[in-house]
Amino acid sequence: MSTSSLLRNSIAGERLVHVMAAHSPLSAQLAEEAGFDGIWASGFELSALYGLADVSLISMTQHLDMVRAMADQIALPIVADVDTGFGNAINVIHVVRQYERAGAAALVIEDKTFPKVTSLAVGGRQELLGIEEFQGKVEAACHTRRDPAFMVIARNEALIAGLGEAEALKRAAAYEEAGADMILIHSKKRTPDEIESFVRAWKGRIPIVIVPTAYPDMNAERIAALGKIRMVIYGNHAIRAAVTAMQSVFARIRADGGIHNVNKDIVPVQEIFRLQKMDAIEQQEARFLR
Ligand code: SPV
Ligand code: MG
Repeated sequence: MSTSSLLRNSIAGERLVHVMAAHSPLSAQLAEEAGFDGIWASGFELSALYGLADVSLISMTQHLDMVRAMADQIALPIVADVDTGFGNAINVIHVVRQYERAGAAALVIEDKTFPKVTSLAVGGRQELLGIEEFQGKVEAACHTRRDPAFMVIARNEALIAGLGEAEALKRAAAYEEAGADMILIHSKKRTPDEIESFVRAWKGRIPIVIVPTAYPDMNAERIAALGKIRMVIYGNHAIRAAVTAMQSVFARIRADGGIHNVNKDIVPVQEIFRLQKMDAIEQQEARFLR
């Protein structure tokens, strides 16, 4: 079964689908081992990995290479964050062909103008496309997919742009009409109220995706109580966990004047060998090197 079909089945099932952000094949592997249902190939995380702001500076090729390399290492469905689709509906056609071929199971395309500004920035400049133009991009994505199970998720940034619930609902209905499989509704409010109100008011047939980074109190229990939300994306927790760990270990090495104290608190080299599948290399050497 394709990972797209796997993801579709999970969305159609009873259990909430938990998708963890990753910025590399290694972080995707760790998320898979931790038991998540899918990987969020995050533009924010990849931008941060390069020390760049998430403002459309990372190229499609860079992001696509990451998705392809992830798909090589994991069996989980990959939900590709393609930002605005790198241009207009014509660019989106190219994007869908490339990402499907690279092994993504779904893509999320957002209704902002290119170049975008990251959603959670306080006071960030947020400009949205006209509804009809974005409908054209969603239609282009749906029309282009080869596997009918490949999911096209329309990301609605009306609340992020401060345009209010009525505009968010209008856009969501228009994106459903254009063929979107799910609506990702994003919010940067510190409490879940804005999202909960939107979800209660949503009368569409397609389910909702949320990214509760700004309102972490929205846990699985609270999401289940609302209904209609079928996927939760943990948007930037891989890169934040990595930064937390590195800052702490680097500071300790500097303070201790060596690695003697931190050594017991970080994984041994053997754990990295395991993740690199060194045992397979050893077997191949024994069999094939003459
Ligand atoms: C990302 O992880 O790249 C996202 C989620 O798009 S957010 O940063 O919250 O916009
Ligand atoms: Mg993003």
